[in-house]
Amino acid sequence: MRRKIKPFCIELNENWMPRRYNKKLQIKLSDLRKLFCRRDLVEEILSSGEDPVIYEVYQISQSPSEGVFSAATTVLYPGKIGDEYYFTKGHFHLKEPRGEVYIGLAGRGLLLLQDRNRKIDKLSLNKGEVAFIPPNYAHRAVNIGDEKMVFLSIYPSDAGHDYEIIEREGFSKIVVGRKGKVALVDNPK
Ligand code: PAN
Ligand code: ZN
Repeated sequence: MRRKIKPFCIELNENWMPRRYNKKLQIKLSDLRKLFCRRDLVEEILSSGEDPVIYEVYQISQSPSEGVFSAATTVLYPGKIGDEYYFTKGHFHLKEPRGEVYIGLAGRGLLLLQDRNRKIDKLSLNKGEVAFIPPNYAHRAVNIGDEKMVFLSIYPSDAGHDYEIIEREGFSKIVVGRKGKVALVDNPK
Protein backbone atom coordinates (compact mmCIF):
# COMPACT_ATOMS: atom_id res chain seq x y z
CA MET A 1 0.00 0.00 0.00
CA ARG A 2 1.21 3.52 -0.78
CA ARG A 3 2.59 5.46 2.21
CA LYS A 4 0.21 8.20 3.31
CA ILE A 5 1.66 11.69 3.02
CA LYS A 6 0.48 14.20 5.59
CA PRO A 7 -0.57 17.71 4.56
CA PHE A 8 1.93 20.39 5.55
CA CYS A 9 2.61 24.09 5.15
CA ILE A 10 5.90 25.97 4.88
CA GLU A 11 6.20 29.71 5.43
CA LEU A 12 8.22 31.90 3.07
CA ASN A 13 10.16 34.69 4.75
CA GLU A 14 10.17 38.35 3.68
CA ASN A 15 12.68 37.52 0.90
CA TRP A 16 10.49 34.65 -0.33
CA MET A 17 12.90 31.98 0.94
CA PRO A 18 11.18 28.95 2.43
CA ARG A 19 11.90 28.86 6.17
CA ARG A 20 12.47 25.11 5.82
CA TYR A 21 13.99 23.38 2.81
CA ASN A 22 15.79 20.09 2.13
CA LYS A 23 18.44 21.32 -0.22
CA LYS A 24 20.10 24.56 -1.30
CA LEU A 25 21.87 24.69 -4.67
CA GLN A 26 24.24 27.45 -5.65
CA ILE A 27 24.95 27.70 -9.38
CA LYS A 28 28.01 29.68 -10.39
CA LEU A 29 29.25 30.93 -13.74
CA SER A 30 31.63 27.96 -13.99
CA ASP A 31 28.60 25.63 -13.85
CA LEU A 32 27.15 27.37 -16.92
CA ARG A 33 30.35 27.78 -18.92
CA LYS A 34 29.07 25.62 -21.81
CA LEU A 35 25.71 27.39 -21.97
CA PHE A 36 26.51 31.06 -22.48
CA CYS A 37 27.13 32.07 -26.09
CA ARG A 38 30.25 34.10 -25.38
CA ARG A 39 32.38 31.28 -24.00
CA ASP A 40 35.45 33.45 -24.57
CA LEU A 41 34.09 36.05 -22.11
CA VAL A 42 33.17 33.34 -19.59
CA GLU A 43 36.73 31.97 -19.68
CA GLU A 44 38.15 35.49 -19.36
CA ILE A 45 36.10 36.13 -16.20
CA LEU A 46 36.95 32.74 -14.70
CA SER A 47 40.65 33.09 -15.45
CA SER A 48 40.67 36.44 -13.61
CA GLY A 49 39.74 34.43 -10.49
CA GLU A 50 36.07 35.47 -10.38
CA ASP A 51 33.24 32.98 -10.39
CA PRO A 52 30.01 34.89 -9.67
CA VAL A 53 26.93 33.17 -8.30
CA ILE A 54 24.26 33.26 -11.04
CA TYR A 55 21.39 31.70 -9.06
CA GLU A 56 20.39 29.85 -5.93
CA VAL A 57 17.66 27.27 -5.52
CA TYR A 58 15.95 26.37 -2.21
CA GLN A 59 14.19 23.06 -2.74
CA ILE A 60 11.29 21.64 -0.77
CA SER A 61 11.50 18.14 -2.21
CA GLN A 62 9.13 15.33 -1.47
CA SER A 63 9.63 11.68 -2.29
CA PRO A 64 9.01 10.96 -5.97
CA SER A 65 5.48 9.56 -5.99
CA GLU A 66 2.72 10.14 -8.48
CA GLY A 67 0.35 12.93 -7.42
CA VAL A 68 2.78 14.51 -4.92
CA PHE A 69 4.24 17.99 -5.43
CA SER A 70 7.65 19.47 -4.74
CA ALA A 71 8.46 23.19 -4.79
CA ALA A 72 11.46 25.48 -4.97
CA THR A 73 12.29 29.16 -4.66
CA THR A 74 14.88 30.31 -7.21
CA VAL A 75 16.81 33.57 -6.81
CA LEU A 76 18.30 34.57 -10.16
CA TYR A 77 20.77 37.45 -9.93
CA PRO A 78 20.84 40.30 -12.47
CA GLY A 79 23.69 40.44 -14.97
CA LYS A 80 24.88 39.64 -18.47
CA ILE A 81 27.69 37.83 -20.23
CA GLY A 82 28.29 40.06 -23.23
CA ASP A 83 24.74 41.05 -24.07
CA GLU A 84 23.15 37.76 -22.95
CA TYR A 85 21.17 37.98 -19.72
CA TYR A 86 21.80 35.59 -16.81
CA PHE A 87 19.55 32.51 -16.94
CA THR A 88 18.87 29.18 -15.27
CA LYS A 89 20.31 26.06 -16.99
CA GLY A 90 16.94 24.90 -18.24
CA HIS A 91 15.73 21.33 -18.57
CA PHE A 92 13.05 18.94 -19.80
CA HIS A 93 11.32 16.82 -17.20
CA LEU A 94 12.53 13.25 -17.33
CA LYS A 95 9.14 11.73 -16.78
CA GLU A 96 6.33 12.61 -19.18
CA PRO A 97 3.77 14.05 -19.06
CA ARG A 98 4.87 16.36 -16.26
CA GLY A 99 4.16 20.11 -16.37
CA GLU A 100 5.01 22.82 -13.86
CA VAL A 101 3.90 26.24 -12.56
CA TYR A 102 6.30 29.18 -12.04
CA ILE A 103 5.06 32.09 -9.89
CA GLY A 104 6.94 35.39 -10.20
CA LEU A 105 7.64 36.83 -6.72
CA ALA A 106 10.14 39.62 -7.39
CA GLY A 107 11.92 41.34 -10.25
CA ARG A 108 11.50 41.19 -14.01
CA GLY A 109 11.92 38.03 -16.00
CA LEU A 110 11.08 35.89 -18.94
CA LEU A 111 10.46 32.20 -19.29
CA LEU A 112 11.81 30.53 -22.41
CA LEU A 113 9.98 27.37 -23.44
CA GLN A 114 11.21 25.01 -26.12
CA ASP A 115 9.35 21.97 -27.42
CA ARG A 116 10.91 18.73 -28.68
CA ASN A 117 11.10 20.21 -32.20
CA ARG A 118 13.11 23.16 -30.86
CA LYS A 119 10.21 25.57 -31.39
CA ILE A 120 10.43 28.44 -28.90
CA ASP A 121 7.72 30.19 -26.92
CA LYS A 122 8.28 32.97 -24.45
CA LEU A 123 6.22 33.96 -21.42
CA SER A 124 6.54 36.98 -19.19
CA LEU A 125 7.56 36.11 -15.61
CA ASN A 126 7.48 39.36 -13.67
CA LYS A 127 6.52 39.76 -10.02
CA GLY A 128 2.87 38.73 -9.65
CA GLU A 129 2.70 36.63 -12.85
CA VAL A 130 1.96 32.92 -12.97
CA ALA A 131 3.36 30.89 -15.88
CA PHE A 132 2.03 27.46 -16.80
CA ILE A 133 4.59 25.15 -18.38
CA PRO A 134 3.00 22.30 -20.37
CA PRO A 135 4.54 18.81 -20.36
CA ASN A 136 7.30 18.18 -22.91
CA TYR A 137 8.69 21.73 -22.89
CA ALA A 138 12.20 22.57 -21.78
CA HIS A 139 12.04 25.66 -19.54
CA ARG A 140 14.57 28.32 -18.64
CA ALA A 141 14.09 31.51 -16.60
CA VAL A 142 15.92 34.68 -17.69
CA ASN A 143 16.44 37.78 -15.52
CA ILE A 144 15.93 40.83 -17.78
CA GLY A 145 15.87 43.39 -14.95
CA ASP A 146 18.39 45.18 -12.72
CA GLU A 147 17.31 43.44 -9.54
CA LYS A 148 17.10 39.90 -8.23
CA MET A 149 14.41 37.88 -9.95
CA VAL A 150 12.68 35.46 -7.57
CA PHE A 151 10.13 32.81 -8.48
CA LEU A 152 8.46 29.84 -6.88
CA SER A 153 8.15 26.67 -8.92
CA ILE A 154 5.69 23.90 -8.14
CA TYR A 155 6.19 20.59 -9.90
CA PRO A 156 5.27 16.91 -9.59
CA SER A 157 7.79 15.33 -7.26
CA ASP A 158 8.40 12.47 -9.71
CA ALA A 159 9.12 14.82 -12.68
CA GLY A 160 12.92 14.53 -12.60
CA HIS A 161 15.30 16.88 -14.43
CA ASP A 162 16.89 16.12 -17.79
CA TYR A 163 19.68 18.68 -18.36
CA GLU A 164 21.53 16.71 -21.01
CA ILE A 165 19.71 17.84 -24.16
CA ILE A 166 19.96 21.52 -23.26
CA GLU A 167 23.61 21.17 -22.25
CA ARG A 168 24.33 19.58 -25.62
CA GLU A 169 22.11 21.63 -27.94
CA GLY A 170 21.16 24.78 -26.00
CA PHE A 171 17.94 26.67 -26.65
CA SER A 172 17.42 27.73 -30.26
CA LYS A 173 16.96 31.37 -29.14
CA ILE A 174 18.83 33.45 -26.58
CA VAL A 175 17.67 36.56 -24.70
CA VAL A 176 19.85 39.64 -25.12
CA GLY A 177 19.78 43.29 -24.12
CA ARG A 178 20.87 45.55 -26.97
CA LYS A 179 20.57 49.33 -27.10
CA GLY A 180 18.35 49.26 -24.01
CA LYS A 181 15.94 46.76 -25.53
CA VAL A 182 15.30 43.12 -24.65
CA ALA A 183 15.34 40.86 -27.71
CA LEU A 184 15.08 37.18 -28.55
CA VAL A 185 17.61 36.28 -31.23
CA ASP A 186 18.72 33.04 -32.88
CA ASN A 187 21.34 31.18 -30.91
CA PRO A 188 24.49 31.68 -32.98
CA LYS A 189 25.99 28.38 -31.76
C1 PAN B 1 12.81 24.65 -11.04
C2 PAN B 1 14.30 24.71 -11.46
C3 PAN B 1 15.09 25.87 -10.83
C4 PAN B 1 16.55 25.92 -11.33
O1 PAN B 1 12.67 24.38 -9.69
O2 PAN B 1 14.89 23.47 -11.14
O3 PAN B 1 14.49 27.09 -11.15
O4 PAN B 1 16.62 25.78 -12.72
P1 PAN B 1 17.44 24.57 -13.39
O5 PAN B 1 16.92 23.32 -12.72
O6 PAN B 1 17.09 24.63 -14.83
O7 PAN B 1 18.88 24.78 -13.08
C5 PAN B 1 12.16 23.59 -11.92
O8 PAN B 1 11.93 23.83 -13.08
N1 PAN B 1 11.94 22.39 -11.41
O9 PAN B 1 11.39 21.40 -12.15
ZN1 ZN C 1 11.17 22.00 -14.18
